[in-house]
Amino acid sequence: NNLISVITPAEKNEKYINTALESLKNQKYTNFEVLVLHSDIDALKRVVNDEYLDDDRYRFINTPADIYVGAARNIGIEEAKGDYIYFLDSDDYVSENILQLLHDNIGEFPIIRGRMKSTDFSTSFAIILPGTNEIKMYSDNRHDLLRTESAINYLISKRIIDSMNLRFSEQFKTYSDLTFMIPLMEEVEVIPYSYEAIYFRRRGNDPINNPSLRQSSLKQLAPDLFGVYNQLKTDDLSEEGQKYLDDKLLNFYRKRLVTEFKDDTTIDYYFAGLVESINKIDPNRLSNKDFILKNDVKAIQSNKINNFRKLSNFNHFLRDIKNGITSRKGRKELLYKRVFNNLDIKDNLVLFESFQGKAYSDSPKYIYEYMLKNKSNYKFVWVMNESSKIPGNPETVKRFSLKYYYLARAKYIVSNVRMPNKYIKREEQSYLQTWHGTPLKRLAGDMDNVHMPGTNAERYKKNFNHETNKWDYLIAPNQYSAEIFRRAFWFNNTMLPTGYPRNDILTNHNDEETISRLKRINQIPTNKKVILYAPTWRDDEYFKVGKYKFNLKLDLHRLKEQFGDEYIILLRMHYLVASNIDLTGLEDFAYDVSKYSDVSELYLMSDILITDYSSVFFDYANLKRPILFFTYDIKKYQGQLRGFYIDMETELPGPLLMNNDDVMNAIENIDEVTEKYKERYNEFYERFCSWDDGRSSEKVVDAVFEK
Ligand code: C2G
Repeated sequence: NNLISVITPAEKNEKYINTALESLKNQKYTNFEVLVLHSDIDALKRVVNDEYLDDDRYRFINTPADIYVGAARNIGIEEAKGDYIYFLDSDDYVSENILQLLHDNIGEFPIIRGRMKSTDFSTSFAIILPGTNEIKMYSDNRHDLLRTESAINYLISKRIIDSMNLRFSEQFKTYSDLTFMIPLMEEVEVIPYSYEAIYFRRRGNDPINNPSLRQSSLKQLAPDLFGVYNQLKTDDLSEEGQKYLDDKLLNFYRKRLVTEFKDDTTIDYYFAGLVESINKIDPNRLSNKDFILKNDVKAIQSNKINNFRKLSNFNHFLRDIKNGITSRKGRKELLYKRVFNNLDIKDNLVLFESFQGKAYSDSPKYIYEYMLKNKSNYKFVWVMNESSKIPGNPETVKRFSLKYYYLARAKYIVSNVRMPNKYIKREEQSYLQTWHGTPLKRLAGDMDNVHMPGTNAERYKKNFNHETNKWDYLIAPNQYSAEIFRRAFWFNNTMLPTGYPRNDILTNHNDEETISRLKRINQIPTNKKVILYAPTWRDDEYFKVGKYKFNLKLDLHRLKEQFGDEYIILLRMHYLVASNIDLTGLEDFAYDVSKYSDVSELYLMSDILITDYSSVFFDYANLKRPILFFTYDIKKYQGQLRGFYIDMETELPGPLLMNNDDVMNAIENIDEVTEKYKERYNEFYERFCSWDDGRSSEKVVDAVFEK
């Protein structure tokens, strides 16, 4: 029964340390010690649960400040008393059988590895199918275990570490694990691998503000990899080791560097380091590589930067062409990137887009209408996927049509959601992002987990950040949003504290004449009061990417029965929702207005709003009419899916209703409800609506467009 020393550097990952320690506490194999390393160990101890502080198997060790993880682990190795060493990072956690399994199966081998699983969440588990409890032997292919470039999740005999005097290189911030693992791989011939011993590796969920080592910038990674490569690449290294390192370098070159080599300055920055390392590559390694890579390597090895620049530009051109001939979209992208983007900017051209071309609506609509009246010297284009009557008859283009890519020539871009990732913002362009709501749900950089299909927190935030970097102007509807936007969007450009253009109409046209005109046009009875039900979407309920499901919980038949004489109801699904609602038997009572372009006009027509976690209520409050919150799934929504910025219980201008009875009651007694929430409503209005003074469009236009 041997002692295992678990070495856990905890710098920067304080918030996860208890999860890591808990997974050790739950181990079936209990003969272990844990060495937790941090440069301010007292501060760390303040966040660690008492049970670990009181248990002397957990040793808390102070390290010097400003050392890299390799140096911290070396301190752990010096201090370790165990027969085995096991590296567990403080943001990760392990299955409860891991130490047992690794210990039981290591036998006479000096090292064994468990299985890795990537996760985004703090609690995740793996299902192990019967018959999969097997041990696989890695010998000639043992370097495959280094695909993650990491020393974690190996149980390693202390004896071999001592006999080799093995330590991590302390000079590199990233890739230092290889300086430990490659020499170790040289000493062993076989490494058993336990399929059932699972190590959960957390994908860094904050690549922008708090990147994990793997998410470090290229400026950090490239010189580190070159340095580690140069240090390890010696003549007496085994063929397997040579191959591993050469392939690592070539892959890094191809996957990470090449894409960055779009301009001369990046090439200048990396070239010298690249030349030194690439010159050490075994020429045989290239035999099975493609022509382009071989050519690149040759050009780098000859150390002539000008030639390499030309070659790199040419390769990029070829790649674009190749992309351009494989698909219709690629062809347009090629024209966009290589042709349109080089044409002159048209100084008076403005491109408007609302909800990805789905509607003529939201703040872009109101900014446009103001410009139409007051800025005769501009030319306007609207992105519209379906034809729609727009005042002034501007040119319309379908999203991703060839003409759409002509946006490259517009001096001004006005949009209320993200533009496509491939949109290249030109220096002469002004991109006005209006955004589409005061945030209740956590946004972008403020989200911990991302539950939308087809992405994860890391990718979502990277893409989002790529987008917000292009924004020149961003509209803030209120002070509260301005603060959140700056942080969550990593936004450092011009914030326009103007209120929402889309709400101008709520101030300027909250009158009988407008309301009855709107009702007339839309064939909504004028002799009854109107309830608007406008819920939001659920991140985890969807048909496919971008098409969300909505499961209607509101009992429309009951509502009709009780209130049909007095009210009608407008059902307004979120623009991401693709579900259809069945309205049989509800004729003359329920109207599906999900396709209606402008929700502001629906607000004007309605007497009561029912919503949930949608930002619609921030805007609706401008009308000072009653708002009810049908929040049947608040626990899940708030806890698991998103998290909120404000306390729904105490800060909303209306009641939280958990079921249909509550809803029926509230409508029945709407006057009492109004009275009860009067004070809160006023506070809410002051906080969120006071910037909306009916002149928002004007202020935005004055700030962004030339006089
Ligand atoms: N919207 C609508 N009908 C709905 C829901 C929303 O027309 N049933 C419109 C409103 O203009 C609303 C906007 O879409 O303000 C944003 O909708 P939210 O439900 O708030 O959801 P989301 O698109 O996730 O945006 O900072 C705001 C957040 O990003 C929320």
